[in-house]
Amino acid sequence: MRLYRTDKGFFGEGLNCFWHVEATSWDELLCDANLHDRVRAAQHGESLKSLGGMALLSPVSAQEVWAAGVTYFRSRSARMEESKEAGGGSFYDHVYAAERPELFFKASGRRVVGPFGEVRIRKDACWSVPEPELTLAIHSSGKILGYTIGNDMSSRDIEGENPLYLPQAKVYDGSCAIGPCLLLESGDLPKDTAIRIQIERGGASAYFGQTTLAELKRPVTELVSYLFRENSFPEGAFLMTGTGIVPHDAFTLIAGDRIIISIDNIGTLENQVAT
Ligand code: DO4
Ligand code: MG
Repeated sequence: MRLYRTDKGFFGEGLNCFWHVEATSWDELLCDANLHDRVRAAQHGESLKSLGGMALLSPVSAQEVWAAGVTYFRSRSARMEESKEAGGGSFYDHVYAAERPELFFKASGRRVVGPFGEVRIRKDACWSVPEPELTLAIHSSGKILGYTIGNDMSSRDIEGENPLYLPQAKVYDGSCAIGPCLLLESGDLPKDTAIRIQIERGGASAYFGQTTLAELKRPVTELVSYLFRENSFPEGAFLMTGTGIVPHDAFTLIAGDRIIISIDNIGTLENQVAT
């Protein structure tokens, strides 16, 4: 069962039909610990074949978005390489192996771009990549309400110059896209769940990459438990779980690129790089 936020209200999806879910706001839904039952119960109303004609909105409202880093071996190796001149090479190896994960603030709801919106690359960066990440929607109690897709846009030259520049490499207008829906599941997703990214430039494929959740080093519940240590999230929170796909070093995004990220059972998040 999936839950969508649109310009015409909130909709559940299951078995190829959609139904309206009554709520005064998105935050009201994300603050409901019984969200799954509530969406299922709403199914008795009139059903729709599609959400055609509606604009999909990002599933983030008042929630903060946080991100985990270096949770896949590929991310560890790419960061070690990009920061070796700055003497930061070994930090990433340490954080990959450490008990405590790397967690950083990524975006407030206002900064999040929804499906088909424009993400941005920084004008003062020359090496920019998307990071396709399984993203958790978490209730204020710490319970996982569901899963969605996130794009942690990153400026590799800035984070590589000095790891202390990470917030500038990661947090800027248009640096975070999330959507298209929430997959309402509280348990673990299967390890063979595939994450895929396609980047199109001028109508042709410029990059394709894929991984699976089997490569994610830490259980998602461990990431959530660290996030909720000494931090409260009254409206709930989103947590991006890190990237396992980093394009080869010669690749950088340019204006006009289309970024298409899919995760099995969740759907597809598509965005364009602003011109
Ligand atoms: O430590 C740098 C950022 C790591 C990150 O965003 C990732 O691994 O996805
Ligand atoms: Mg990332």
